[in-house]
Amino acid sequence: MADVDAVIVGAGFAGLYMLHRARALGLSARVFEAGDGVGGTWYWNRYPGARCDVESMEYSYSFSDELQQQWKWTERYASQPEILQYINHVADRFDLRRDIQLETRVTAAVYDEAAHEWNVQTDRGDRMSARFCVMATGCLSAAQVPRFDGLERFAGARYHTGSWPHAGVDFTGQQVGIIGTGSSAIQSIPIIARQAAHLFVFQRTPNFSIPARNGPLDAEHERWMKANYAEYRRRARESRTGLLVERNDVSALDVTPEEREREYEARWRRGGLGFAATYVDLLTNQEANDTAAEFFRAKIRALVRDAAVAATLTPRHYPIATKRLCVDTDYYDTFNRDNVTLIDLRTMPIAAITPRGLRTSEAEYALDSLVFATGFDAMTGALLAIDIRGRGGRTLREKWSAGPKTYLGLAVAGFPNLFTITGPGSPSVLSNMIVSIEQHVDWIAECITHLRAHGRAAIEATVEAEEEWVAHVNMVGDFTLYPRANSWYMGANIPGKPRVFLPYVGGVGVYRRKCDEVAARDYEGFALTG
Ligand code: FAD
Ligand code: N01
Repeated sequence: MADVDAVIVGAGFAGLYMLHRARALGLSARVFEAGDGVGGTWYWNRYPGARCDVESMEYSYSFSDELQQQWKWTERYASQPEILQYINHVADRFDLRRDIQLETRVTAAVYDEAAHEWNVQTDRGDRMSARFCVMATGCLSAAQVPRFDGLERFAGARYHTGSWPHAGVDFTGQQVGIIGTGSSAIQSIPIIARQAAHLFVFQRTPNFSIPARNGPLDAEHERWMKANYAEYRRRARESRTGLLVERNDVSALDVTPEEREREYEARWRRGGLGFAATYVDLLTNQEANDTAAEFFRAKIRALVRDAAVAATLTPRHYPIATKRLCVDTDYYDTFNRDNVTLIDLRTMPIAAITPRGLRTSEAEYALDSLVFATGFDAMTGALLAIDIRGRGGRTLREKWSAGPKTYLGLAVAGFPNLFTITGPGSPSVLSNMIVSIEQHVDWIAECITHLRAHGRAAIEATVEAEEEWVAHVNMVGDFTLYPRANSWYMGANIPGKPRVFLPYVGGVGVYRRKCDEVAARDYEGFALTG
């Protein structure tokens, strides 16, 4: 008899909802969380300017109507402190804390075939057996600091955006360096620049960024959403990305340049991620994509006064939106400040971190603080950091050595009763993640209900179903422009990581239907045993 029915690893949006659903099924469950609080992403990423770029009315749980009616967001895009407050409210409201063990990192999970149980170990010496092991470890939770020469010798303060000090950081009067120009950097650079004596931005690849146009939540919009929440959420679940954005179903090439310009301009003014949906083929046709990319390039030239700086900030070598589109407040304008210097690492690569600062091939920069906005070992990093062993003692690391293989991003052949919430091969990071998280948790809960109803001890993806799904994920990915960028979607940000398009780009609605069909066909592609 296992100690608990389910061990859940991680207490972000995914782990908390999984715990809530497990409880409702009458399962005993234990959540292990490495942080000393709940919230996942929103617990760790406390850097200046951290906020979501899915609108707050949408970036929230839908499972409880009372919750969504009663909670009051204050801004169009919620800030990190507000989202963290919301998650803590959820933990209290649904009495989740009593089954969550904080400051505990799961180090190993080993499957015992005879007992049909997972044996889970933690860095605190806990050992716990469980029938089910649910990995709610997050897609963007394994922060990566590149191994720069001399890193340990730096005498100043070092920070990673993904593990920011809880007390905050005051950069007043300091010479600050920031490495990276992804979403985290683009949110924090304008704020750090206003504080620091001087900010040096070390950029390897420029990004496309659109204004957020954040502001107080419009009261009329809030009323409308709350009156229509059920229908709105239903449509979001069926949509491409879990967000309801205005989609044009025509090609960018089928309209006149003037019409295109008007449409791009209107979306730029509206701000936010909806831009990528302007035309149906922006992510599948290079020529169509070029029209949007060129619109952004012109914006950068118009916003940044120094032509050489504007040129360095202008992306040219990959299609727009194949690295995640960034959403900012005053990003480009920040480079008009006298106390901000942009360093192009393409022409002047980092040679070393020195005790005083950072040295490129051309110059040394004296720094009091160095911020790593260098991202994450996305989608697989947190899973592979755990020593996961399935049937026959086979490790997940071994199995995924050439890239992750999953069935539906939910399960892995050879690893019975192990579920991965928003795992590789599911829409996850290409969607409003709360929609994808709820879908996975609901599917897992129904799967466990089915197993119990049919007296089955274990469920495991078959190798054939897994191979077929992986081939489908790759085929759909190859149909798009995504593989043309060196992005974290492709694993390209981590030296040595296999180059594989990690998420499933077929769309949230299509994917949901596939998962539902699998379940309705008695868990087609899975073997039910025991
Ligand atoms: P996480 O929130 O990452 O939680 C995983 C938890 O698991 C973490 O707390 C971690 O400590 C814990 N954990 C991992 N490994 C172990 C282990 N071995 N043992 C114990 N605990 C472990 N998504 C959107 O849809 N819209 C947005 O606007 C958006 N903004 C984002 C902004 C930032 C700065 C970042 C980094 C991500 C953003 N995301 C956004 C993605 C975001 O990660 C998801 O929306 C969501 O919060 C993920 O929830 P989760 O519970 O799946 O994972
Ligand atoms: O990380 P990133 P992030 N030398 O990987 C650079 C979500 N998110 O934390 O592009 C020099 O995007 C790297 O350069 P390059 C969102 O999904 C959302 O910013 O690899 N530079 C890049 O510029 C996002 O996509 C929000 O050449 C190095 C940067 O570091 C995801 O989280 C906010 C380097 C890393 O960018 C990750 O975003 C924040 C090296 N060795 C995050 N290694 C919202 O707005 C890396 N870089 C909602």
